[in-house]
This record gives sequence, structure tokens and C-alpha cells, in this order.
Amino acid sequence: MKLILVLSLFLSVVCAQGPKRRFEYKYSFKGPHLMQKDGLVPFWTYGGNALPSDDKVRITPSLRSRKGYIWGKHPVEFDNWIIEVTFKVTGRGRVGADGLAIWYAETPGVEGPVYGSQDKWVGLGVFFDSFDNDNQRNNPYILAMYNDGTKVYDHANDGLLQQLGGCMRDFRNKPYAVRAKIEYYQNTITVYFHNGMSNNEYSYELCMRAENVVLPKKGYFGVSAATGGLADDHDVLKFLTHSLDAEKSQLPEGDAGTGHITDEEVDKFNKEFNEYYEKLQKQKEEYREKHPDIKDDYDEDDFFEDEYTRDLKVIFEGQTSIFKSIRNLERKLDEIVGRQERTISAISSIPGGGTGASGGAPSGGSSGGTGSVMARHEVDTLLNTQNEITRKVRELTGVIGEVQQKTAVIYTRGDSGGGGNAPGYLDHEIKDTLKQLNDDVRKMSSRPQAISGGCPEPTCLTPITFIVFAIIQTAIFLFYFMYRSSQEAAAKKFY
Ligand SMILES: [Ca+2]
Ligand SMILES: [Ca+2]
Repeated sequence: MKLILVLSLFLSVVCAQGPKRRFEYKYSFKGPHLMQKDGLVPFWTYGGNALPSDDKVRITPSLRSRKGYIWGKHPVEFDNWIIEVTFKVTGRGRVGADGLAIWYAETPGVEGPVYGSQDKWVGLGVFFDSFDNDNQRNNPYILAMYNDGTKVYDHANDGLLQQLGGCMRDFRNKPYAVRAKIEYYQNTITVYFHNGMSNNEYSYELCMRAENVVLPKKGYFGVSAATGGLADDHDVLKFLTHSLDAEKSQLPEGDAGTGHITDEEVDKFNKEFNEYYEKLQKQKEEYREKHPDIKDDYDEDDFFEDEYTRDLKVIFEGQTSIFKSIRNLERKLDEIVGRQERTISAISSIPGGGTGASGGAPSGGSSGGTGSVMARHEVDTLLNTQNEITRKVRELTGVIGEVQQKTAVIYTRGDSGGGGNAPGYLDHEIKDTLKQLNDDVRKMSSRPQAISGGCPEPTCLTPITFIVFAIIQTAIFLFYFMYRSSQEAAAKKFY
């Protein structure tokens, strides 16, 4: 940064010694009242598809195969000059055509094939060639060409071999208008270009320089443009001409004719500059010594910034504000969460219906002592315990029932299956049967005489027969009882 300042200081010193500039309004046009009411541009004539308006001259619209031009009416009366042309080349395509030309020619051009103007001109043409005819991938290209009236512009090669010099620069679709500064001074042509990325009028860069070029005297300035298969708008916003008076630089002794700075002069300037610079540094140091409190990191960069730095700054500020907003949001979110937690705890401390019923808390006092109020988890524990108890009781009941059943079964089994404990009615039945049997036996033995003759012989009922009969009967009875008891036991099992 310091270096740039130093250089600019040096250049300003040099320029102060350079040619005197004078604005030439008769060779210029610019807005906002570029066009008169009758549609004319003062001191200029235009033709073809050129169309002026208040703030610009549209040399061609973005339509195919158009040509337009504008030429100064008056011949240039001064030998050295500098022109500054501000223009825009805009089109929707990634590639445009054909281009724009700035002229200084012996005669005003007429419509023709070289960017809208005639070929074989005499003088200088500076071409802004949009379209890459020779396919060298070197367009858009800025090219300066001198023609003595014999050469035909080589469109096929984009005039590459005919140029005085040139540079590859993109001049289409820029945020600001692009600018070209063409200086013709002491037979030297210098072309500077401003790429239209900023509105800073000092952002020019050197494009080409050619010495020993003799242009015709009393020529005409002009601008022309053309479109082809592709098309751009070619708009010229300003055409400013300054004459350069070389008289002052001719005054110093020696080498006056060329106007160049001699080595002696360069040494002198350098010496002066070094003296000033040292003086400045000395003063700075003195100031620092006198004011040690003041921040001594004086840096020009703090005071100047380029566009990139400015953009970065804007981005940084934007991000900082976003960061702050996020932090704010975070804080508010924390507050909300805190409130929510407090609310939840307050709700849980209020005795609910179920809690009151099981906990036996006072139903009236919502803000009663928290010591007497059961907490939720306590209630839950209590309910769980109760359920557990109920379940256990049920299990116990089941077990008891089972035990009863089993007892009953055992009991009934014991009742019916006991060998020696025959029920009483069986005894009676057996006894009755036996008694009846005895009675019958006795009756039969007490009347043997009464039945004589036809009565069967005592052989028909011998004591042996009787005893056998009695045993069989007893066995039948026993068998019957056993069968019956087994039937009953089976029936109880199902029950
Ligand atoms: Ca071309
Ligand atoms: Ca090319």
C-alpha cells in the first residue's frame, strides 16, 4: 500500500510536469443531454443503425447483422490528444459479436465491413473484438491497428498480424461501464483499459503502447460497431476528448523534441522524492517520541480499502449480526425451557384427585404443607404394593381352595375306601339277611313230620347243601357292596 502511494506521488509529480490538458467539447459527447430535441448530437453525425438518446448513443442494438457509426463533424485541430470512451457491450449470450471500434481517421468513415465502418482507412483503429473468428480462444480482445489506406482488415485472423499491439480483456456484461483511454502524444499511442468491475475512475490498466506512429493531421474521431450472427448492444455513454499541449515539456533544455524525461531529470526527481520521504519518516518518528501514548501503528491500510476488503467486511458484519441473533434466540429458548420446568414442578405439587384419595391429603388446601402431601411416586409405590397384596391374597385363596378340595377328596376317599369301617346299613342288611336265613332254616327243621310221603327226602336239603347255599349268598352280597363303593368313588372324582 505504501509503495502504491509512493508511486502515485511520484507519478503525480511527473504528471505535473507533463503536457497541459484541455477539454475539447467540440470533439466530445456525454449525457445527460446528449441528444438535442431534433434528434441530433451536437458536433457529431451518426448513421446506420445508430440511435442516440439522452444519456447514450446506441451504436447497434442487439439484433443480428446491424451496423452503426457516429463521427465527429470537425477535423481535429491539435496534434496530441487523449480520448476517454465510456461504453457498454451487453448481450444475453455467453459469446457476443462482432465488436466496437474507436477511430481516428483521415476522413469520416462510411458504413463498411470493419466493425460497421469502411475498410482501407487511413489512420488508427482501436478494436474491441468480441467474436473469436480464428478460434484461438483469445477473445474478447482489444487491438490497435494503423492503416495507411492499403490494408484490408484480416477478419479471419482477428487482425492478429496487423496489430500495433493489444491485450486480451473481457469487456462484455460488466457491472459498470467499461472505459478506454487512448493517448496519442509525441507519436506514441498508449491504450489504457478500465474493466468496469468498479466505478473507480482510476482503475485503469495499460493495454498496449506503440511508439513512432505518425497519424494524419486534421483527422476525425469516430465510433462504429457491428453485430453478426450473434448480437450485443453496443452503447457509448461518453466520448471525452482532451488536447495535450506539449509546449511546456519542450521548454526544458535539451531533448525537448521528444518530450521524454532525461536520466538527469529522473535522478533529480528520485533525489527530491527520497529527501521528502526521509523527512516524512523523521517527522513521524519525532511525533511518536513526543506522543508515546498514541497508537503508533499508523497504517494506510486502515484508511483505505479495496473492493475485496469491503465485500469481506460486509460479509463479516452480516455474519456477526446472524451470530448475535442466534445467541439471542438461544437465551430466549433457555428462558422458555426454565419456565416450562417450573410450571411442570408446580403442577406436580398440586394434589390431584387420585393422589388425595389414596394419600389421604387434605382436599381443601392446595398450598398446604408439602410434608403432609404425598408425592406421586409414593402413591404409585403404594398402589403397586396394594396390587401385589391383592394378587398374593388371590393366590392364597386359590391354594386354600385347592387344599380344601384335596382334603375333601382325601376325606371322601377315606370315607369310602376304608376297609374295616363298613357303613352301618350294610351291617343291618347282612344281619337281617342272616336272621331271615336262620328263621327259614329253623322253620324248615321244625316241621319235617308234617310233611310226609310227598315231601322230598331229607336228601333234598342236607346241611351241607344249606351251608354251601348260605356261603354263595354271602359272597354275592359282598361282591355287590364292593362294586357299589367303587362306583361311588369314580363318580366323586368327576365331581
Ligand atoms: Ca473477431
Ligand atoms: Ca481470436
